Order: sequence, then structure tokens, then C-alpha cells
Amino acid sequence: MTRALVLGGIADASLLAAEIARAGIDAVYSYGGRTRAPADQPLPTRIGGFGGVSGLADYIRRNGITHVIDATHPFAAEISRNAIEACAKTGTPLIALERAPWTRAPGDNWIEVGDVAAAAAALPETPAHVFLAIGRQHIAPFGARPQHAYTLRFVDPPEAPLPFAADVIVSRGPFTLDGELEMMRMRGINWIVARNSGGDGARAKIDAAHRLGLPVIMISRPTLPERLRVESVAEVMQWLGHRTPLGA
Ligand code: 3Y8
Ligand code: NAP
Repeated sequence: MTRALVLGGIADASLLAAEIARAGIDAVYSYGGRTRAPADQPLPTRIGGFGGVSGLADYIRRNGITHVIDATHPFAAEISRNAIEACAKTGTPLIALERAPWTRAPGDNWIEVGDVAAAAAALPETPAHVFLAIGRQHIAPFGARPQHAYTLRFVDPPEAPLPFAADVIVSRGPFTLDGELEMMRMRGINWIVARNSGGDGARAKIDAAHRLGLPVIMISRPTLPERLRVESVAEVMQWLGHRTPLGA
């Protein structure tokens, strides 16, 4: 009897949860607990860490989990590594649902870097208006470049003081091209820092930068150990042994 654990927290995982609920497959949805009011899911939901690899392995055993789907964000590397180890330890089948990275289109002005520190170092010396679209967890390195005027975007209002002076937009997205164009024009943004999240929910700022001819410092994804990886909900459903009715 299938009992799936969905490690979620992004739009694609919500789409998968809807399909799993529609198919009547027994499953639990898991959030990491990063936001104050995560979106409701049509599956029983748990919020918060498991307690590392051993905590996740115990959860799998205690709850009779038969399949694990890692549908977390491409930058959520720690939970993905933990899932690989915990599934190996417990002999539980694992699949990753991970969207393709964005690829540079002709006319895109990207500076590709490996991590957030390199992104901060890639900013120009001369003061600029920088849009940091990388959430709140990784902004500290930009404190070393105080000459710039920063605009940050968070899902929830900041609780603690920021490591440097910045303007904060509180919005959970997904975002639209018109909304991004208006925001960038209004704030005179002339540099954007983004992570190569892929997907549509965060893509609008990349398209807006293209339209405005603005440089994007693009942080590439962390590398993860080999694991079964697909890019569509349908492939996960097939892996779960569910045949979507023809034409559905
Ligand atoms: C808690 C679940 C959906 C929900 C929205 C997608 C779309 C908007 C794009 C920008 C970039 C960023 C950030 C982002 C996107 C969607 C989707 C996506 C990027 C929620 C969610 C959770 C989180 C956690 C949050 C992180 C932050 C990252 C903001 C829910 C809304 C920057 C990623 O303030 C914080 O502490 C935010 C923390 C982790 C990155 C970071 O590392 O700081 N996501 N985002 C998940 C959990 O608890 O397990 O609250 O409902 C999900 C969404 N985030 O279904 O459409 O692509 O899925 N989320 C990045 O670098 O791209 C925003 O502002 O342009
Ligand atoms: P991370 O660095 O890979 O994970 C750090 C720790 O958070 C994990 O070791 C685990 O704690 C806990 N955790 C993370 N995701 C979890 C989940 N879905 N269920 C239960 N525990 C989870 O993760 P992150 O980058 O902070 O992202 C946290 C969550 O936000 C993820 O669910 C991710 O999908 C979502 N999200 C992240 C981004 C992003 O850019 N990072 C963007 C959108 C959404 P324990 O070790 O205690 O088990």
C-alpha cells in the first residue's frame, strides 16, 4: 500500500499535491517552516525540520512511508541531501521533481556566479540600485557593498533588523512581467541578483530585466548527488504507479 511523503515548499510541489489528492493516493505534505502562513495543501501537512538524516529516517519508519518525493526548491540542497541519505538508510524509493534551470536567451545580459558571496563581489564599484530577489536567508554578503541602494523582496515582513540599509518589498509571488517592470522602473533598478530557480513563479523578473536591458547576476544551483530526477508531475505519478486516465 503506497504512503508517500512529499517534501514540498514550491509551486511545483503544490501541483503534485493536487494530483496525488485527486488520485486518492495516501500521502503527507511537508513544509520546512520558512514562512509564517504557507499555502494550504489538499493533503495532511506537517511543518518544520525532521532533525537531520536520522530524524527523517525515523519519520519514514514510524509513519510507514513507502515512497519519498523530493519536490523542494533547487537551492534547498540540505533537505535534498538528507533525503538521499535517509532513503538509502531505510531502503525507501526516492524521486526528485525538479524544474529545469532557466537558460540564457539571446540578448540576456547575465553574469553567472557560483554562490551569493560571488554575486556580491560581481556588483560594480560605482553605486547602483540593486534588486536582491534571493529571499532573506542569504543577504549578509551584500553588507560588504554598502555603496548600493538595495531593494529586497521577502515572503514575510522581516522580524530582525537587516544587516544593511535596504528597502523591503513583502510579497509571496508568483510575480507578473508588468508588475516587475513597474517595480523596476519606479525604483530605478539597474542591477538584479537572482538564483537560477527555474519555473514560472520567479521568471517574470528575468523577463523584465531582458526587456529593460538590465544586467542579471545569476547564481547557479548547488550540485547534488545523483538521484532519480524528473521534471514533470506526470512522471512522478507514473513512478507512483498511477496511470492518469487517457485524455484526462
Ligand atoms: C515556504 C511556500 C506557490 C508559492 C510561491 C515558485 C514560486 C513564489 C519564486 C523573487 C524570488 C525565493 C523565495 C521564491 C519563489 C514561489 C512560490 C517561490 C523566490 C514559498 C513558500 C515557502 C517559501 C520559502 C522561501 C524562502 C526563499 C524562497 C522567497 C508558502 C512562498 C527568493 C527563492 O523570507 C524567507 O525566509 C523566504 C525563504 C526559502 C529563499 C531563501 O532561501 O530565502 N522561498 N517560498 C516553504 C517551506 O516552508 O517549506 O509559504 O506557501 C513558495 C514559493 N516561493 O506555490 O506559488 O518558484 O515556486 N521563494 C528564489 O531564490 O527563487 C522569490 O522574489 O523574485
Ligand atoms: P534547506 O537549506 O535545504 O534545508 C535546511 C533544513 O530545513 C533541512 O535540513 C530540514 O531540516 C529543513 N527543511 C527544508 N525543507 C523542508 C521540508 N520541505 N520539510 C521538512 N523540513 C525541511 O532548505 P531551504 O533552502 O531553507 O528551503 C526551505 C524550504 O523552503 C524548502 O521546503 C524549500 O522547498 C522551500 N523553498 C526554498 C527556496 C529556496 O530558494 N531555498 C525557494 C522556495 C521555496 P532538518 O535537517 O531538521 O530535517
